Amino acid sequence: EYQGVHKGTGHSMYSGEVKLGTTADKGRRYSLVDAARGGARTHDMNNGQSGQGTLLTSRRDVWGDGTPGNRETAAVDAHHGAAVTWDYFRDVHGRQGIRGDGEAALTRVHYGNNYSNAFWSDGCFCMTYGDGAGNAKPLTSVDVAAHEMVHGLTSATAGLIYAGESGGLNEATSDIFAAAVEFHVDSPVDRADYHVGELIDIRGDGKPLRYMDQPSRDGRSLDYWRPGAGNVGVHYSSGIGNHFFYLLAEGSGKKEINGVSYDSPTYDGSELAGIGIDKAAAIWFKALTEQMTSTTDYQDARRATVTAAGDLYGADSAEVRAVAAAWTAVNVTG
Ligand code: ASN
Ligand code: ZN
Repeated sequence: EYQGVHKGTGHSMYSGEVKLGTTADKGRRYSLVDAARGGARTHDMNNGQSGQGTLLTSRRDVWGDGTPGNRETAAVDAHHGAAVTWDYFRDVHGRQGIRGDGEAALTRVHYGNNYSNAFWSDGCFCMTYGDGAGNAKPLTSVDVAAHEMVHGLTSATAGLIYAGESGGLNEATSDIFAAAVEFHVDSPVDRADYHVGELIDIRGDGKPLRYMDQPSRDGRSLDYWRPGAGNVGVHYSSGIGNHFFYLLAEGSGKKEINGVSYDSPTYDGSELAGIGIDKAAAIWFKALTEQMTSTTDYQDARRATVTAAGDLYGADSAEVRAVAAAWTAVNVTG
């Protein structure tokens, strides 16, 4: 029986050889439709910027060659990124898809020409990836895919408005779960880290797009809350939330994880011990889906995560104290 659900083989750019959810039609033609994950489809925009593009299909259930030169390769990475993000939320948080209704979003690759970005759109319920400009590679790494898909989750849950402090929290939520997905997968080819977009080389300088242990390492992001934090742009005010999450998960000071060195400072000079990324992610997920609203700001986020940690681990727990201490360490005081 050829028709129906298949597991294809993908030669990705960023994750080595991967299994792909594919579907075969009556003519034994395969397509990037992942029936086991809400029917997730991956389409080629053929460098266009409107419409849905065309579904990737193939005579053989083997896709890409690991290089950007092969047009299937970016599709392999994006399809894989959507799959591992789907699996993470299903297996770790018990959520079936972005809206919790078992329906997958559309993935669109090869958007525009020299387009060095990726984005989520509520309108098409889709995530879209450019091929990058200059030295930048296609924006289809697992962390970028997870980041974009989580914008859909945030939109479907808290609905954090994409401006001001709520916008920073929206961005931080995408970076936080991008890291959590990376640690959940921990591919030997793409070892997990607390950097964002480290494999893309977006600026052509070999550096990550963002750093969670010390967000100011990018030259613009905020390490700590200050008055006016909501006016610096959502990709920079996110630093406060990213830094909170890193401190909560891993603690302050120097640390090496998977061969990457981190050094996370605190506003008040306090020394923190981390509670681990699994607990930190569980707290953020519960806060996002049950406590935060469209207008949540950093003060509110402190309350939301303290409440979530209390629900999960007890109001008197070490986890609640760790959450409060990590917020204080990024100058979000109670
Ligand atoms: N890649 C960016 C993001 O997802 C696109 C944007 O500015 N919204 O944050
Ligand atoms: Zn984003």
